[in-house]
Amino acid sequence: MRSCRNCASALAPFVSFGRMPLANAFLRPEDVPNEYFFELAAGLCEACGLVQLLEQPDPRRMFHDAYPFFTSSSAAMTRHFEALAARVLRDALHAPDPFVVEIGSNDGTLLLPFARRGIRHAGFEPSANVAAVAAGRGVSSRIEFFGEESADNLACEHGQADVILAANALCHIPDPRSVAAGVGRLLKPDGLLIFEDPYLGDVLEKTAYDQIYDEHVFLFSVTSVANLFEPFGLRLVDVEPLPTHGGSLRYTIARTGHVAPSSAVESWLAKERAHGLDELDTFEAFREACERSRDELVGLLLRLRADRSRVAGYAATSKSTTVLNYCGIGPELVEFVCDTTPQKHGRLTPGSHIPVRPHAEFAARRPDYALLLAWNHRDEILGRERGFSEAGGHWIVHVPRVEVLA
Ligand code: DWN
Ligand code: SAH
Repeated sequence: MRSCRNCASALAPFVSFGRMPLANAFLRPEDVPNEYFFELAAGLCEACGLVQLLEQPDPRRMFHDAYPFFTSSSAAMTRHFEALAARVLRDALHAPDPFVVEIGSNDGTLLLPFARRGIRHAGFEPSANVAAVAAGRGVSSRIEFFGEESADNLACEHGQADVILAANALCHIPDPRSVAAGVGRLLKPDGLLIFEDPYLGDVLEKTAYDQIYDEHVFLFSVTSVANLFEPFGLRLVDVEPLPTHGGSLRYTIARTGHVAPSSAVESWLAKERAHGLDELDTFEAFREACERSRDELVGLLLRLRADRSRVAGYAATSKSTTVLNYCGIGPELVEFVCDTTPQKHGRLTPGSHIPVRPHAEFAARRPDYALLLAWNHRDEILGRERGFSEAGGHWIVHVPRVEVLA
């Protein structure tokens, strides 16, 4: 029996997706025989509410000098982070010579507005290639994993931070107590930790099971986040829903006693109790919904193949690795996947071995149907690809339900 990474209670497993490769291990054809797999399954800690993977591969296998995800690949996400930076600049940096830290700073998109204003900043970013892109934009990062020790080192070298930011990053770090302790070391007495991650409630409501993959070791909820930070003298003081990545929450954490919690915290906690977000029955129902979603998607793709319709995937996302492998979808059902990231071109999708081609080939090889693997960027992508529908192409989505869009 696995135990909770936060409170060490026994985990209750609720879903298993079987043998799974790393979500971002886009591979060359010659590397297929040596592909790495692990068992992808998730469990609930009924004691502290933290939903987590039963097994996570070594972080150094996932985050290295050839990490192929770049925040700036989405224009909408870039705007989202510019708005967050503007808010932090306006509301939270009143001290003289402030210091801003980001955990998981990737290509520097969120820190860039601070760097441009000459504000002291530091990113923690273990993937050296994306950190190099940040450096090229004038954003400084430390190529290391955030945790208690690295946080302490930064505090000793540069002093404590006014604000610590993290977006889609804390859910990647397998030792949450080291994260909370690190924040405790690094944050000024009146500092704030502001972080956002995909929300468990949205994943359950939308059957967005593809948010479960190797990198996402946690699916946070308000309940689990409050429980996690509390023993470290840190308190959840605000919660804000976000539309990003299919439904996220932004959490604000302060040292206990420094900021009065907003009424949103209690109302989110009450909402989670009402929705059974810490009850195993809720997760059993989610597993059944995953199975139905898989059967419907595979059924649809089989019908399209029988009709001799051509289907391509749109965006070689991390999430799609879970979908394609769990559903057993390979090149016989999806001809190719187009993507804007040069590092993925000429590679095969992990485990499912569908060729990844440059975005230009979406128009050049015009499929009849496009499976929107980046369903979380639906507005951005459908807005840009109006020509596809106008030319008679059809979009398939699988979240929040499997359907061909009208
Ligand atoms: O949590 C994570 C999030 C923030 O980003 C990471 N673990 C990894 C990554 O997840 P993802 O790969 O599922 O992220 P996205 O943003 O849903 O997809 C990014 C991929 O989609 C890139 O390869 C670029 C591609 N893309 C595209 O080809 N055309 C994206 C957009 C917006 C497009 O228009
Ligand atoms: N914040 C960006 C990137 C999210 S992808 C965004 O929202 O778009 C997750 C990032 O976290 C990757 O760049 C990965 O290298 C980084 N990461 C993984 N483990 C980490 C850790 N322990 N400390 C800091 N960053 C980490």
